[in-house]
Amino acid sequence: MKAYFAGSIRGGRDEAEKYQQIIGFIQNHASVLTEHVGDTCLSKDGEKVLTEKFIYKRDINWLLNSDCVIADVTVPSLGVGLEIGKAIELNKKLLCLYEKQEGRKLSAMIMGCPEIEVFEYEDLLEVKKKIDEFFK
Ligand code: 6K6
Repeated sequence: MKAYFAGSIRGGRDEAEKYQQIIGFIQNHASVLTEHVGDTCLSKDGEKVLTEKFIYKRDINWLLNSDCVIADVTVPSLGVGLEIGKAIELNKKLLCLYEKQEGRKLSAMIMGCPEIEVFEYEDLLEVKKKIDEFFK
């Protein structure tokens, strides 16, 4: 089983540590093609040696080859939004994770989309349980 994890990079790296933990939960069930998204050493500037065209092509290929897509959509990210749209187009099994925050709301285009399952959470234990369920 191959999983594609999506999380903000240029949208902001504030939650990189959390991505790393979520990736760990996913790795109990599948291999994660995008492990670097949880790398806390990577800044929002990203890997300067890779061109944007290369990153786009590589990531779309990984998305094509994955069995499922799990996205953390707490930090708004254009790249994650695009990946979610592609996942829907490709009929991938899809889960979006959103950490509830006072005074903020997730995009209606994600919340309102019938093809997207959004799981709202308050702590990572809930996320672990949800991921275990997702792979059952
Ligand atoms: C790697 C680590 C940090 O920066 C990099 C180099 N850039 C990227 N490498 C791999 N995937 C990327 C990169 N930039 C964006 N993505 C993809 O888009 C990831 O799969 C993320 O899920 C998503 C993040 O999009 P932005 O708009 O927040 O950058």
